[in-house]
Amino acid sequence: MGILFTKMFASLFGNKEARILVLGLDNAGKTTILYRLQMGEVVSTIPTIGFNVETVQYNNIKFQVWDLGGQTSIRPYWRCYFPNTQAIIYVVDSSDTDRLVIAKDEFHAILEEEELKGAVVLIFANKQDLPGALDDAAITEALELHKIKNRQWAIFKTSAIKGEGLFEGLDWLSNTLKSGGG
Ligand SMILES: Nc1nc2c(ncn2[C@@H]2O[C@H](COP(=O)(O)OP(=O)(O)OP(=O)(O)O)[C@@H](O)[C@H]2O)c(=O)[nH]1
Ligand SMILES: [Mg+2]
Repeated sequence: MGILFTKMFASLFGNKEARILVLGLDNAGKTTILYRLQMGEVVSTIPTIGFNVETVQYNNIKFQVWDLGGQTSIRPYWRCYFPNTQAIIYVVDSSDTDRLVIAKDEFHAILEEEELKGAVVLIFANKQDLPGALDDAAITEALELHKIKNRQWAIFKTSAIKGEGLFEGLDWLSNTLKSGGG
């Protein structure tokens, strides 16, 4: 009863909360993106062992953003964070063409997860500032995004270093979550 009332009150006043997981291979730029969104700055990062979690308030949504380490040996722990997730932000290093097949396989494995079947998916084709970075159309093809079924998704070109594309992505996410997705 108390929780229900709190939720109704929150939705009346537009204070929706959403739990978001930021996933992707190591070095994709996940931690850089998290702190760019939260503080508006580029921070210097070290590879994440475990997670970082921060709250980002945007468009009347309080996003609880979980940034998980992407190294091969720690990817199996992602699943510990899956329950109650409304959205995934999947980050790709668009210049790391050698590992796009691995990025694709990890992405489709996530989509298969029962606990994530209601989550909407936002893909960031990151590192657009680097020479040789593939654009959103090429990343769409490499990740085989057209195979996604029964789920709302979108892809945005981003540069966490330049601060480009990130809030456009969050706009899509907040609109999608407000209209009932996730
Ligand atoms: N040029 C460029 N470099 C970026 C961009 N985003 C992140 N980087 C750099 O890429 C490196 C890795 O960034 P992180 O944010 O630590 O990567 P991560 O995805 O959190 O990696 P793990 O924690 O190991 O999973 C850092 O040197 C960042 O400065 C970008 O948009 N452009
Ligand atoms: Mg990290």
